Amino acid sequence: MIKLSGIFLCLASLQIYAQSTLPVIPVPVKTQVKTGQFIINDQTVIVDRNGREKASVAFFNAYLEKYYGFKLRVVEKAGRNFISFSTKTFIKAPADPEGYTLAVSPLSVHITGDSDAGTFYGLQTLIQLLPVERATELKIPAVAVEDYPRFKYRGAMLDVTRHFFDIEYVKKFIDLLALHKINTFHWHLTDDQGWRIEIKKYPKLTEVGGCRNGTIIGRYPGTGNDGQKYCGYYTQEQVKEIVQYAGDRFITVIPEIELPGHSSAAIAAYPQLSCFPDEPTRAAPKTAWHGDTIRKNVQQAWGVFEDVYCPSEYTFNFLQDVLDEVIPLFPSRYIHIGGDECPKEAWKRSAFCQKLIKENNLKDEHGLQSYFVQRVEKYLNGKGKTIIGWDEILEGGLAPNATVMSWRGEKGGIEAAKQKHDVIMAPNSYIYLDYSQRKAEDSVTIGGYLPLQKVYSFNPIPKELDPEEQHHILGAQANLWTEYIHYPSKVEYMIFPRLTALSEVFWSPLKNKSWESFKTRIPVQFKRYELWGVHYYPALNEPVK
Ligand code: TNX
Repeated sequence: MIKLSGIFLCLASLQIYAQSTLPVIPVPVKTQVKTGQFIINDQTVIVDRNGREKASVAFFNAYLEKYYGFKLRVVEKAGRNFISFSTKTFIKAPADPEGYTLAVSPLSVHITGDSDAGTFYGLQTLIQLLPVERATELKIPAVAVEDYPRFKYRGAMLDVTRHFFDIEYVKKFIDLLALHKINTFHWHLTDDQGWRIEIKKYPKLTEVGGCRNGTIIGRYPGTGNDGQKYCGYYTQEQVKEIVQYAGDRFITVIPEIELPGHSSAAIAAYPQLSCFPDEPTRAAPKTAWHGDTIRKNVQQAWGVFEDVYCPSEYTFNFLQDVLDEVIPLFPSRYIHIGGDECPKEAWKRSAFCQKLIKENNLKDEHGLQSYFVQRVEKYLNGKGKTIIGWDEILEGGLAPNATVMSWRGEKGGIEAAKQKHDVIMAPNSYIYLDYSQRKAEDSVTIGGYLPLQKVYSFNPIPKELDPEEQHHILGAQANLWTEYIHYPSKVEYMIFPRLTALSEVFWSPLKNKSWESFKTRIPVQFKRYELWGVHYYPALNEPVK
C-alpha cells in the first residue's frame, strides 16, 4: 500500500512537472513532455492535405515571417520535417468543438482540431513553444498535448469611444486576442464622448457625434481642457474589414450600441432624441469645458450624464434604423445594447415619460428602462439576434431572452443565472483592466487596484450557484475602458500581463490552474511580449491586496 501510494505520488509529481516545465499559457488540459525536439527551419514544410487549413496556415506563416524572418512552403504530403494541420470531420460535432491535439516528435508536428477553430488553437499552443528570440532554427520540445477550453465565451472589450483606435490598431488588438485563444471581441462603439460607427441614414452621428470640441486634462475633474477637436469613426467598409479579419482568427465581433444612457453623442447629432431637445448641454461637475454649451454637445469629460434617450417613437424608430444598418455588418448572434448607468432624472421631469409610465402600468422609471430595453430586445429577436446588456438591465425586470454581462461585481450575474438567464462574468473587482495594476502607479488611471495575482485568482463560476445555474455562465470577459488610455502603447501596458493571466482563467481547467506554476511561466511570456514589440508591466511581486 505504502509502495503503491509512493508510485502514485511519483506519477502525480511527474504530471505536475510536465505541466509546469513548458511555458505554455493558457496551460493545456493535458501535457506530456517527450524526449527530443523538433527543429523548424526554412526547409520545414506545412502539410495541408485538403487545402482547408488556410486560416491557420496564413496566421502561422505571417507570424514566422514577422518575428523570425522566414516562412514555410505549403504542400499536400511530406515524409519528414513537416508540420501538419488537419481538422477532423464529424457526423455529430463533439461537445467541445474548440478542442485539439498537438503532437510534436523529432520528425514532425501534428495539429489536429475538432473544428477549424480547434486547429487554430493548436497552432497557438505551438506558437507558445517557439523560442522567444529571433532565430533561423526554431527548436521546440517533443510533446503530446490534449486540450479544450473551460468556457465557450472568452471575451475582451475595447472602448473606442473615450479614445479612438484606428483599424490598423484594432487589427493588432485582435491578433493579440487570438494569441491568447480569446474568441470574442466586444467593440464598444457608442458613448457620451463619441459615436464611432458610420450609419448612412443618420450621417450626423459621425459628423457631429464623432467629434468632441475638447477633452479634460488629467484625472477627473482634470486641470483644464485641452481645447483640441477630437474625432474618429469607422466606415461600414472598415467595420466589414475588421469583422472579416477577426473571423479569420476565429473571433466573433460583438458591437455595442449603448442605450438608453451613455447617449450624449447621439443626442448631440439629433437633439430630438432627448426629452428636452432645447436644453443646453450640462458639462460634468467641476470640469472645464471648451466651446459652447447652448446646443447639444458631445461630452468632454468622463462620467454619467442625465441627458439620455427619450423613450419616444422618434427614438425607437431611430434605434431600429440604426440597428438595421448594424445587423448586416455583424454575423454575431449577439448585439450588446448597453443598458448601464442610465440616470432617471430626465424621465422623472418629463411629462411625456410620466404619461408613458401610467399608460403602460409601469411601476416607475426603472420599469420604463425595462420597457425600453424590452422593446429593443423584441425588435432584435425578430431579426434573429440575442441581446446582451450590462447588469443594470436586471432593474425593473429582465428582458425575456437577454444575456447579462455582470460588471458591478458578481451579484448581477448570480441573480441572472438564478433567473435562468445566460451570463457573461466581467466583474470590475477582478477584470477591469483600466484599474491600476501597481500600488505605485505613476501613469494616470481611473483608480482602483487590480494586481496580476488578484486577476489570476478570478473564478467565473460563483460558488453561490448550483450546478444547473452554473450552466448559465457562458464565460467571462476583460474590459478595457479608455478614459485614461490615449494611445496603443498604454492599451498594451494596461492589458499585459493581466490579459495573459485571464486567458488561463478563461481556458484552462481549474485543476491545472496554479499561481505558483503561472509565476514560473510568465517570465518567458515577458520575453515574448518583447519579441512582439508590445508594451507590458513586468508585474510579479505586487502584493495581492
Ligand atoms: C463603468 S462598466 C462603465 C463605463 C466606464 C467604466 C470605467 C460599465 C458598464 N460602465 O462607462 O468607462 O466604469 O471603469
